[in-house]
Amino acid sequence: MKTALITGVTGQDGSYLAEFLIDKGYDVHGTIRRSSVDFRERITHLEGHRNFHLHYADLGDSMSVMQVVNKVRPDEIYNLAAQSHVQVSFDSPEFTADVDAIGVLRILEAVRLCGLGETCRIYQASTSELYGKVEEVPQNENTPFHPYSPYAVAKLYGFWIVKEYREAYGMFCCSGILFNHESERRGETFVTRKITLAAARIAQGKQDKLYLGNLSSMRDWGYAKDYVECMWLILQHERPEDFVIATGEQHSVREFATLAFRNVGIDIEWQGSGADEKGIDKATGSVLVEVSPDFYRPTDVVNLWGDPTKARAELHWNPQKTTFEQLVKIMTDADMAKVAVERAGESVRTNLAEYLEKGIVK
Ligand code: NAP
Ligand code: F7E
Repeated sequence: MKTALITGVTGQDGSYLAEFLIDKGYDVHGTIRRSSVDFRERITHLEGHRNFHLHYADLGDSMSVMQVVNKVRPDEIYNLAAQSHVQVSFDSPEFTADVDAIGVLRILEAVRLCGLGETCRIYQASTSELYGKVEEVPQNENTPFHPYSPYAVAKLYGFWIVKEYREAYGMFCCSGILFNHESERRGETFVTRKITLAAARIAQGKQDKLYLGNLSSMRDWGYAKDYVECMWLILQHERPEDFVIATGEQHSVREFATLAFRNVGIDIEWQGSGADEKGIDKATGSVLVEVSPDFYRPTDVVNLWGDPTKARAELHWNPQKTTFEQLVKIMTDADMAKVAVERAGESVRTNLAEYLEKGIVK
């Protein structure tokens, strides 16, 4: 039985990857952070499984990283832990750099110093944000990087330090350059989930309006459940290499919102432009979507479009397993069901919806 260690197991990807690896027969260990409130909703169903174990570790604390690596002595490490929100990285750039850049170094050094350098394979959660202010469309493994946020700059260090350890010490460590991937478990402040949740609440009369930032931003959105398979495939490959993981299709935030609202029975018509653009309910004339410059970023990445040719050819991975339309439907259906059982007394969630709507939380 192989042993895997997943950092960031409480996150969207970590929870799907844990399920995937348990199904493959792995003994799965995940790291969690101490928090005064336990938000482990994505992994609650796995707790108590005989092949699922949790350990406290923080990527900002080398001793905790070293301890968990030494205790678990994994065959594979999936380093998914990160401060993963691009907008938040402008507000907390130092924390983001510590976790997303130096955190990667802490994992690599822990593996090396624990004497696992020759046996343990390491997957690093890299990102399409490295292409940032893009120099080529679509982007592949040879496209030059141009990071365009503190998050992307930190992740760039992670990418290069993984490459360095591969070349300097011959370690099997690789980066998956993953384009945006979403799901019904996506954090509620990322644009797709913010939209599907708001569409569901508006359709059920529990929210009046949705405020968004740049509606014209383009993303290559895939389904997170499909993408965790690729993380595993990258570590099963005969050579340690980096791979772009994407669907090969691009859509705007506006298109995503149009489709999400259509799925909940509302036809949106867009009027105006820039900060004055509005999404209007064709049936009633009500303004349901407005632009709030609060959600504009100091520098925004607006043209991400991945070329998954290498992953398709060498990993035999199907980038179109879940289509864009299916993804939006999975997310809106899940949020329609979730919102239907929300009661006024659920204060945390209710407040979050209100804060999201007013733009207090982005
Ligand atoms: P996510 O839902 O935000 O999960 C991030 C995970 O990292 C959470 O488990 C979080 O723990 C943990 N974490 C944060 N800071 C930590 C620290 N200092 N020490 C230990 N753990 C920490 O992110 P995701 O969408 O699953 O993404 C997984 C990884 O892929 C991230 O590295 C992200 O940057 C990268 N990525 C994501 C995408 C995407 O579209 N989803 C695309 C490319 C790359 P808490 O629950 O305690 O906060
Ligand atoms: O923004 C625009 C925003 O926050 C997407 C992370 O998983 O994927 C994710 O980063 C786009 C941007 O994701 C709102 O300006 C408009 O252009 O959903 P997002 P992201 O920044 O692409 C990459 C690959 C990662 O690696 C990251 O970890 O949508 N946008 N209006 C908005 N974005 C947000 N969040 N909220 C809005 O209201």
